[in-house]
Amino acid sequence: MTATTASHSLPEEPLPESFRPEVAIVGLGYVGLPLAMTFADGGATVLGVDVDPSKPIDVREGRSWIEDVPSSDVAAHVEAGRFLATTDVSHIALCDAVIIAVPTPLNRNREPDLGMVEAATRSIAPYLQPGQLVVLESTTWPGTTREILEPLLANGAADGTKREVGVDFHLAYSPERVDPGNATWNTKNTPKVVGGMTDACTDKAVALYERAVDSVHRVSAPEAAELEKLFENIFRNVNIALVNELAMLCERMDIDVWEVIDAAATKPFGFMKFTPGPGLGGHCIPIDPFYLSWKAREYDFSTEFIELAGKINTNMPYHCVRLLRNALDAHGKAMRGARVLVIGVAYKKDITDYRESSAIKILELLQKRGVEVVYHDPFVPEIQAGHGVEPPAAPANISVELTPEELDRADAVMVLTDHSGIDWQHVLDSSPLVVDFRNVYAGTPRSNQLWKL
Ligand code: SAJ
Repeated sequence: MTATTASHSLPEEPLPESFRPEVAIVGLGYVGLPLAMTFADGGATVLGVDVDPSKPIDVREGRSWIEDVPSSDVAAHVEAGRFLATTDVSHIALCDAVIIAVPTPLNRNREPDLGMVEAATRSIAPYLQPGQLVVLESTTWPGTTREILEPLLANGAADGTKREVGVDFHLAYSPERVDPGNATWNTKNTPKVVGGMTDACTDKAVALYERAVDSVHRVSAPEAAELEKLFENIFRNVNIALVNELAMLCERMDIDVWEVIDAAATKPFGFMKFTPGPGLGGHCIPIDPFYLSWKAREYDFSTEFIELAGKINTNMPYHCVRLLRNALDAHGKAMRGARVLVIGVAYKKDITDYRESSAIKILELLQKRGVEVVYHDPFVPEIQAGHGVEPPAAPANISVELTPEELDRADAVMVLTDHSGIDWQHVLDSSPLVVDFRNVYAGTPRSNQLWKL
């Protein structure tokens, strides 16, 4: 048994009497842990709160579970008495502010699932202290802070007394803008938008974040902050759909879409480059827009752009399978019985995350069409179930080595994620047929051996 597993069964160590946290962060995931480090870097004493009993142990032992957070940072802040974690939510009573950063997935009907936000809010309500500030960071529909969190906190006092927001406690919304793996933009240097239920709430939230991040942008209400976050990601989703639609048109017109986009990108103003691909992956871009379209229906409003973009982006895996079929056909091969090597299952380059990845959908579609699929992804040794992922049937759920034999055995290679560390020329030299969906062969013209989106 590993040390961590062994200590799972041990009762959680009590917080030291000397530990006086100022900020509690509920949810220590890819948002919460970097946020805790950023506040601790700013000199605040931070208490992490999580339902996972291994988190308090990992923290005490100076271990990070988030790729962007070095364990040495965790260890240093624990050593300095600036960071500990607990599963006991009652300790938030010690803090001046509580930040909630728990997941907001979509349910099977693609509707917002605020279950974890509500559970976190209910859990802290009995321990809320006079004057304390609560901030929600989880991505959600406009109105969540006012319609869901405010009533739970106002009516959640242990003694049943009603609390008034802006007087007895403060409440605000500030969207997370964490981009996992981004070496340039991090929690500290990415501007933070903040909107409170009252001006006093906004003032408190601005003062809180100014202790940790470089710049804070205040808006007049939580709804403006909730909506701007969705708008940021809908902007990406819609523009990616636009270039995906352009790619499908260019195929019919026999025009190289990559050449067209590169040419458009020479315009130094009024244009922003997006690139087509096998579809949309990740836990933000494909999901966030549906928080708005769901809420908009309450106002008898149909968000046409979001629906259309969703249709186009959702169709891309099917378009890629059709393109592969045409390429195999040009080589006298049928889909059924063909062996196809997929390179890259992570939803974008140089990360390990394959949640909502189009590549997983493509593997499923290929297996349904009788294709013998194998995949290689240096960042994903095994595709495991969870987070809505259905792994392909074994042994296709295990990454294979990119050997000359593996490449030669394949009737076709599909490039679905443009990881940096792959020798793409070696792949092209060793494979009878490559279908490139990420323009890794930008300098090489299309041919019967090299097909492109
Ligand atoms: N994609 C395309 N074409 C593009 C850009 C992306 O097909 O031109 C695909 C990617 O391959 C991926 C999906 O879209 O499958 C999402 O890619 P992304 O680059 O948007 O990366 P994410 O999902 O990690 O988005 C995050 C978001 N961050 C937050 O929500 C806090 C997003 O707001 C950021 O703009 C984005 O990172 C970023 O810029 O890296």
